[in-house]
Amino acid sequence: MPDSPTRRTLRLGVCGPVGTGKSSLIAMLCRELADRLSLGVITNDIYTDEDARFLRSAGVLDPARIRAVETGACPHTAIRDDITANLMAVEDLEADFAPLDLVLVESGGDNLTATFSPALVDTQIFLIDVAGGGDVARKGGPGITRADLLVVNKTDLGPYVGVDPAQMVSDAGSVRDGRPVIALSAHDPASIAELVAWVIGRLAAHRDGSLHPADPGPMAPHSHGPSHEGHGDHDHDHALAADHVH
Ligand SMILES: Nc1nc2c(ncn2[C@@H]2O[C@H](COP(=O)(O)OP(=O)(O)O)[C@@H](O)[C@H]2O)c(=O)[nH]1
Ligand SMILES: [Mg+2]
Repeated sequence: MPDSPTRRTLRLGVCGPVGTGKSSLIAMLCRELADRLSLGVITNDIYTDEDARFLRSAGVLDPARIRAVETGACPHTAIRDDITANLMAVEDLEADFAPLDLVLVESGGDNLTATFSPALVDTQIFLIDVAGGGDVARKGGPGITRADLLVVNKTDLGPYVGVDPAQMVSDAGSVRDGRPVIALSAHDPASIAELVAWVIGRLAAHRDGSLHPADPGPMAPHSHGPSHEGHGDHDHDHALAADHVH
């Protein structure tokens, strides 16, 4: 049953390991969408505002609509455990440029375990890239398996790094239980159109009340050996650990 229609800004998170192309993807979306949607961007860097400066200098959006959160600590924390600084930045941006259609939130580059809290973003993209190795898609983790969209980026580099992007997409698809995967390259207009169509689809679903934020969860699916009784070596919330087998 859809909720009632909303004009509230759609908050879209972009996360994934350092260098996979998060800032570039956000610049791409601004370039493609800024003339038809009212946009804002929040970046997260650990010690600098480098990403915000890169995006401002890309000239794809009014620089005032791009704000940096300096996390000062593990970037994972600021998008999941204590989202206060990010939430305040998003809310300030939405108030200053109301009505915004879409706010893009870039996570600080982290490893394969980081995903956004659904209290911060309505929907999220996880990025990996072919240059990181063809086996990354099979390594799993909550972003790869359960983000709303998985992007396998930089497919143009496949021949240079000995990776078959189609195989990587197929490996990723097999761990995602039907959730979408897009093979993306900044040099492939058809792939950019596919990404833009996915974002427009999420915005439409958000507006008609049929988008329900899902938590990819901090835990990758895993199982314990038969002798492992009290989870002595780690604590976690089983409600968040889908596919958790004991
Ligand atoms: N060849 C290629 N390089 C890309 C592509 N997308 C991003 N890059 C490059 O990858 C590097 C890291 O990108 P960036 O967006 O800063 O990654 P981030 O750390 O995830 O934000 C930069 O040098 C980009 O120019 C792509 O589709 N193809
Ligand atoms: Mg970046």
